[in-house]
Amino acid sequence: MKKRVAIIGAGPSGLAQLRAFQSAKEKGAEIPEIVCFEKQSNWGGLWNYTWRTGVDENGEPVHGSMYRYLWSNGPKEGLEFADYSFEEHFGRQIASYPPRAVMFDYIEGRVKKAGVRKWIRFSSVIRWVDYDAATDKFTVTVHDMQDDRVYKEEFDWVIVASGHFSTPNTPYFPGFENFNGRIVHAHDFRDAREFKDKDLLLIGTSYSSEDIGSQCWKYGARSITVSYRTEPMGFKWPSNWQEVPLLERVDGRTAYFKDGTSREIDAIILCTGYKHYFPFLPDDLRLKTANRLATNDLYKGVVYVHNPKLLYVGMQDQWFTFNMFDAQAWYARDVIMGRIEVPTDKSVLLADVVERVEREEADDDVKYAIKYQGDYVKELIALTDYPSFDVDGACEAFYEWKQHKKDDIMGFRNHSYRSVITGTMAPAHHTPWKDALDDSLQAYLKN
Ligand code: FAD
Ligand code: NA7
Repeated sequence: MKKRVAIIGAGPSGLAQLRAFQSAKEKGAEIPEIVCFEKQSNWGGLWNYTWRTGVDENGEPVHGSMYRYLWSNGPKEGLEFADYSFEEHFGRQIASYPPRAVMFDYIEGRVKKAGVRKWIRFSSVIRWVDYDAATDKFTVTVHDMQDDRVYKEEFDWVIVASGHFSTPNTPYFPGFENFNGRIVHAHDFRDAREFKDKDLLLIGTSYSSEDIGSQCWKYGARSITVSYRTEPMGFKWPSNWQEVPLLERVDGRTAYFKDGTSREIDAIILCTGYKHYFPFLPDDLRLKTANRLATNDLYKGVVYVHNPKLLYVGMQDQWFTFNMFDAQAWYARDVIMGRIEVPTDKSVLLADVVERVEREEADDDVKYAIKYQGDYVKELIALTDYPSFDVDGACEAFYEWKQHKKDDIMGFRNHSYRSVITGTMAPAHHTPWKDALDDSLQAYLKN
């Protein structure tokens, strides 16, 4: 009997996994039976935009955290698929910070070409996964929303690719229950125009805060106040943007901060990050980790040390995204196909995790972190037939990107970088980011 593999999620990580298996098949290998379960009605994961917030059409928590007008927050040259370049997809080189719709089109292009859609069961929510040591098999419980039917199937391997930027981390601050305005987590933020002419308070100082604040600024918010817990982002912000210490409490519409200052605000956006949340996994299978480069309990960042037949793709915090998911997916495929042997001694698996954690913690410099993840990508692709590419060159693009942000936070997206896959320089975009209000694919691609 053919071995069976369940993949949970058809976002960039799950799609990388499908492409990895299809690529082996294309080269003549015999692959296991693959079933990918996706709770949304289409693929693309977070890149599949939804206007919905709260629950979806089936009453399930909305997965999407992306918002309108989102442009890639890092250069596309850092995430390009090594087996499917932007030039192959668009027929020419395009500018470096594509909006979401352009990225979605690119993600979709590769898997359409690979013909893997037939392996995906859409509108299928994974409810539970059990492992039986006696049979060495997983039982997966699925809710098929189209037929409103719950069923179970057995698998030899399970790959969790359900993402970890979907379940919001929502801290409480005194007075929230009496605040006379809207309090929303970044997960539920959709259209910056909602906050035109408003005085906004954002909590948190990472990507969501920087980008949602910038969106709101671009689309006409009156002022942006960012409250930090650890330290301010420290960019050269526009004059109506301020960074203040942590929020202490709110009263009516007044926000009071730790340094004794206060200000009047209309709305609060919690840009306080996300939780790794797997409601479909029992304790002995469930990854428990912070959002970091070296996750807990994953050998080579992929194989669950407490049950090596369970694999996780894309669970790290991310500098590299699509090509790192590819590196992991090709590695996972080869473990499953017996091309790579995972040590049977659990202490070896645990030691691998400890080494990764210690190396991550050895330095808190940003360049070090980027190189750390670049080295990880290199380590994995050296073990498989994923096309090798200039990972150091991609790191260079990230270093430049960091400098461009320091120089001009509202202008960094006007820069271009060289593709490490095709060697071609990206053209400058036709309109500066702050003036480009139409984020459609058509507007972005017009010359
Ligand atoms: P996801 O994209 O989250 O996909 C997971 C999939 O699993 C989803 O389709 C979901 O529906 C499905 N799923 C979840 N639970 C179940 C279940 N129980 N049953 C069945 N299916 C399930 N990265 C970049 O490279 N550039 C960017 O500019 C960028 N911007 C971002 C902006 C925001 C607001 C966020 C939140 C993230 C951004 N990212 C960006 C990072 C993003 O995490 C990755 O680009 C990528 O989407 C991760 O892919 P994934 O497949 O691991 O997870
Ligand atoms: P991140 O990168 O996990 O950052 C979360 C931020 O929220 C970070 O600045 C935290 O501050 C802050 N935070 C978390 N809890 C609190 C509390 N209780 N009080 C105050 N501040 C808090 O999440 P993002 O959403 O920005 O980014 C996630 C992904 O989405 C990313 O990959 C992007 O591509 C888009 P800290 O610095 O720890 O003090």
